[in-house]
Amino acid sequence: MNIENYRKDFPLLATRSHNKSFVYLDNAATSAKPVQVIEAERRYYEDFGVNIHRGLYEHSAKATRLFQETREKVARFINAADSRSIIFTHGSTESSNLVATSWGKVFLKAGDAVLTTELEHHSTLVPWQNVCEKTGAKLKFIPYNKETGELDCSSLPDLLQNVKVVVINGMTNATGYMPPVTTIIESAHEHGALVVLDGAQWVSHKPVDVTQLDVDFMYFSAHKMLGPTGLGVLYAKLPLLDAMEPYMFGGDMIDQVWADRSTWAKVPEKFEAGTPNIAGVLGFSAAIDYLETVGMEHVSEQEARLLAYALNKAEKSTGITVYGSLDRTKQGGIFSFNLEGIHSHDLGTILDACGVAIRTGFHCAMPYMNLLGVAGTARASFAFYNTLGDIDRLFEGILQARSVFG
Ligand code: ALA
Repeated sequence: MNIENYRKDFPLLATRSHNKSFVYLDNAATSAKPVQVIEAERRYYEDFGVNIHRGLYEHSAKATRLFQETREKVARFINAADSRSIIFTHGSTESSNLVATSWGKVFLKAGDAVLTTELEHHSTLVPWQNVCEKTGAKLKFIPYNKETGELDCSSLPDLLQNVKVVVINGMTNATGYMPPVTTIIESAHEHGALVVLDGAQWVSHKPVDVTQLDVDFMYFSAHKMLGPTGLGVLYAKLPLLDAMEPYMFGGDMIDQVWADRSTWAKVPEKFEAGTPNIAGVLGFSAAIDYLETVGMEHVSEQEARLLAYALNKAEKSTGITVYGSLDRTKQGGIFSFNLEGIHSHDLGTILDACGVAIRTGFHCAMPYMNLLGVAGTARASFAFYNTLGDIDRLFEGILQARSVFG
């Protein structure tokens, strides 16, 4: 893979910060965008920037066609059998809330249980806390093994008693640990439970096949996979979507409206009230094209290479604690760590002065930080366009922090 050629497509990577060449290692927060994506959004606004579904005129028909073609492209990208299973949302957070509200609050009752983990992003965990509070269902957790840094799934069959839905991520945003989702999905289904998969960190970094996984719901965000902000996807099996009530009400999601009642449009429009992020969807289309050109296998391999290089450097250093699974094959391209005696925010500030961007703190995963027994971590998260040189710059910054705080 010719990384340097790809890097030329990303204007962010050519910027400077604090008068130094910019090293971007906060890809788990959002990815850089290639010119192809920026150009697709610009073309929409300049050449045919009108609303979809409404106009009979040529520009509206074109916008509508490209919007729907992107839905089909997204379905192909994750190997969904039917593009009606693809709902465009504002992001993973909205997708998570949609499932919790339109499925969880309607189909759960006292006596039922929701099984999740303490490793979840708040946007995945908190909506289900609310579902349990409102319905009387019980929130249960797959235990975490601090020795291995992994979930302990040995008691899954017992844990799954009364569980109607398992809510779990494919890759944790705070450390990059990848839970055994295939096993969890199979086990959940054997016990009659559905599975909601948070794919926000997963779909952007690994090939994902929802048909093979047989997952019931999965969501992810365009902006973490080279696409625009303010756009996400909810994938769900069609019978589930058909049985669910709309999450939001308004234009585009109705069939008939009388003064005192209404009927709904079919899936997926039933869940897409109001004017959608049309420019974002068309930018996302270009992002998927880009990722397919690179190839998700290559994305995954390059990120594994970057992680191995960072871990190797960490092993040769003293006073670095790395978080996540001890089994590095269960780690995605996230290097989450702490330096002995230095707060992650202080490290982040020194790294920023060195032109290196990482994320520090609790990463919207406070329960996970409690399990790790830390107030936060420093998180360097990789994308396929990062280089070994970027990681060298990270470690130069770490040395600098040591000299300042050591
Ligand atoms: N969820 C994003 C992150 O982990 C914002 O950084």
